[in-house]
Amino acid sequence: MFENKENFKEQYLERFKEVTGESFEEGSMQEKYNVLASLIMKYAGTYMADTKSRMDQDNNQKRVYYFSMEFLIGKLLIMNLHNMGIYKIVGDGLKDLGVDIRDLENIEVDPGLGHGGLGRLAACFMDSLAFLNIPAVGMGLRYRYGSFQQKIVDGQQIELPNRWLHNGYPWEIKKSSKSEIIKFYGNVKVEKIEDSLQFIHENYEAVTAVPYDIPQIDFDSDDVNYIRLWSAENAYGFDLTSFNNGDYLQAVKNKANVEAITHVLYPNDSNYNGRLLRLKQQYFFVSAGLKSIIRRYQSNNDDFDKLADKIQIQINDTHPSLVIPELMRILIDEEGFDWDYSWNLVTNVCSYTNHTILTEALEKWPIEMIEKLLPRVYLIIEEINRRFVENALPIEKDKKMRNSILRDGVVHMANLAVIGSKSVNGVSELHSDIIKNETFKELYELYPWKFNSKTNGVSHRRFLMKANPYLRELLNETIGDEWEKEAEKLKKLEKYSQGKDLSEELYNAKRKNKERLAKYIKEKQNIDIDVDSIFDIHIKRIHEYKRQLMNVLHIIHLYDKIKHEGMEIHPRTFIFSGKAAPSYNIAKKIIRLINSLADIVNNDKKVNKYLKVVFLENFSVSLAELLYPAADVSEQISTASKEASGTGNMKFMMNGALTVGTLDGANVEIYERVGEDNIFIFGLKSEEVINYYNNGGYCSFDVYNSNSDLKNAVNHLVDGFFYEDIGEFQEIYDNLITHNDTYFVIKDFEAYMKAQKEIEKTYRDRKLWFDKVLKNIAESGYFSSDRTIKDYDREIWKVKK
Ligand code: NBG
Repeated sequence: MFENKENFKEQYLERFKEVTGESFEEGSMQEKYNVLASLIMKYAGTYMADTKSRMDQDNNQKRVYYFSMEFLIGKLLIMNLHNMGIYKIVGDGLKDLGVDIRDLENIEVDPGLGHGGLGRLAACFMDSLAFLNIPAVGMGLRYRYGSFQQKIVDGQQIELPNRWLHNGYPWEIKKSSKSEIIKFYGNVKVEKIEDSLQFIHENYEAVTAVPYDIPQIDFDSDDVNYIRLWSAENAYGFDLTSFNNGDYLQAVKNKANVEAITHVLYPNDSNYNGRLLRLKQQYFFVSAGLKSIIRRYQSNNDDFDKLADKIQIQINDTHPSLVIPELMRILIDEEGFDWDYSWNLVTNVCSYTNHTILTEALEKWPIEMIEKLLPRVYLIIEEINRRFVENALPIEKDKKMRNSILRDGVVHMANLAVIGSKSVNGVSELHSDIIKNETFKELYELYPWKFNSKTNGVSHRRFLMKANPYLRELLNETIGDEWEKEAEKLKKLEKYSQGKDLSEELYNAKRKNKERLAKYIKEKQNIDIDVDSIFDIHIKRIHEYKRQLMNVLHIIHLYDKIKHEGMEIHPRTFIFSGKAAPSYNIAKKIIRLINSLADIVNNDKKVNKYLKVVFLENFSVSLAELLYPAADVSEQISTASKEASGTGNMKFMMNGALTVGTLDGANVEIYERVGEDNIFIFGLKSEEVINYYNNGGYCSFDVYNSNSDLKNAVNHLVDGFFYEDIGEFQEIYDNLITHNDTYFVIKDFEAYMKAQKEIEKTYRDRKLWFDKVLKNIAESGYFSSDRTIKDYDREIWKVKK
């Protein structure tokens, strides 16, 4: 590709002229970025084509298809350069041309095709699949506006469209010739042909699904996987008749309706149309993805017997679970197979990962809605359910009735996913136990062999090697660079440290990252941050179970002590970032609360030498890459049992932050690895929380009355402490005190305060602190998504021999 930087410069400048028709000096930064990306894509495209034909020749190798509503891929320029092994050549070449590669990265958009951990996990998985040379395709949706762009105005969240496609997106390749037709609505006609029944879907509305492929360039080899994102286009072309009749609105109405399918991620589903649109999105990409998979399979195979040996589908949460009836439909209606043969294939191809036990996320669709939108698919779901319930042995019958897919007028998608999959997994050991013993208890009793656990992981290539060059360098100097390809080799660090003290070096690397972040905060919000303060960071979706509120109450408490009792603490900077779902009012109030608190704390001369509070707007993968490396303290304080795994916890750990957390999700496994001395664990355990939910016995009002520090902090929500209208935070107060504190904030507060005191004490001893940091980094290799993907492959997909 590029032999050296001179050769790179030559190709780059040549390409620049070809594409822009201008000289390099005249070009804008946007053009410089676009041209660089297009040059890399030229090679990526070639690799992708070569990989495909190699795989086809190789007796059409088995492939994994990862179906996900979200792929939070982050910026690609620097990752791709790293993964192609040309980062240095290109960086140096650009420098010669007077361009800083970081400035080009700043121009790049961060697509934001996801909302949180589930979407970032999908992207980390694609990264690891490519690294491990497991042929894989991610199937998703190409949302025109992705997740909303969050602005904070007067302390409150405002949602704006994220126009990530505005300047074109250089990393995708449109594949119009691979488009598929997707059918909605209409009716099903049944005909008897010879001995069998034929189901004919008539009078449907057709929508064209056009794929855009984003190559996943692998680290250190020429193989390229890709993410295929489907975009909705009008199947009937332009309505020229209406247009010529002067009805311009009518002419574009159909087009607008169709394109709405891939406009936004998670349309507001608090109303019927929003829910309908979401269901449409799900079927749209499931059907398009499956059709393209089957088409490819058929071009390489004469029959379907080997389907499960060539194709493995992972269903990422319930959103794509229509894969199960849709694949049945294709096999039966389009390929002419009987039910049993088809069911056997489907249940050997599909696997389901559950990512949450929150009931709000276990999707249920009104029967009437599915029946109308997807008449044939609905018939198949009915039949799956009939066979599930009616073919039950007498001793299973009651259990099966209780777990019927069709109950109370709705279709239970999670039950469909469990029944139609060969494997069902949770995303941490604790979460997998909870789904076995609580969420899917009876389904587990029926199908114990299906259930397993796959602890999440994160791409250490992105979140350590790319995000934290200072630490990377230090690690490479200390233990060599083997860990880059085999993250578990980070363990070497521990052995090394027994002979030598690394705390100063670790401190220095951390300080540089803190400076980098402080500079960003100064630029964005004009707040001066003390880089010697403890950076205490809480970044994730804003949700009551994640308990940003508990963190806030603790800060209010510190404020009171410093202000009124002259308490002195080691300076601390509390940083928050995260989005609230647009219709989640309490979460939005919490954002406002954080910002109101920031106003008070940051402007109080007596307090602000000790405390600062910052809310950074529009949390994204790129912002996260700036935050993890700068953290001293990682806030992982969810109500035990609620956080399925968490992946931020792993990214912080890898970057040398210490966790303050509950024994929830993957925190448990971090705790087991680093040992109790190297993590700050507090609060109720999962069994205790579940026990309170099931049997009662907790009264938040009593706890509130028994602890004056807590009481003072909570009272500030409603006693005029905040400038806002005194009622602004009443609802938050009521949830804690009047509605008995569903998320146990009050209950865990005292233990949290204690853990925070311990942090303060430990941080004052630099050697002690950084020894713990070192232990965390050394143990973080287990949480590389490379390990997770190897586990999935060994136990579920079996692609690698
Ligand atoms: C999230 C969980 C996290 C988990 C990620 C990835 C959803 C529905 N679930 O705890 O809340 O780490 O999935 O598995 O976004």
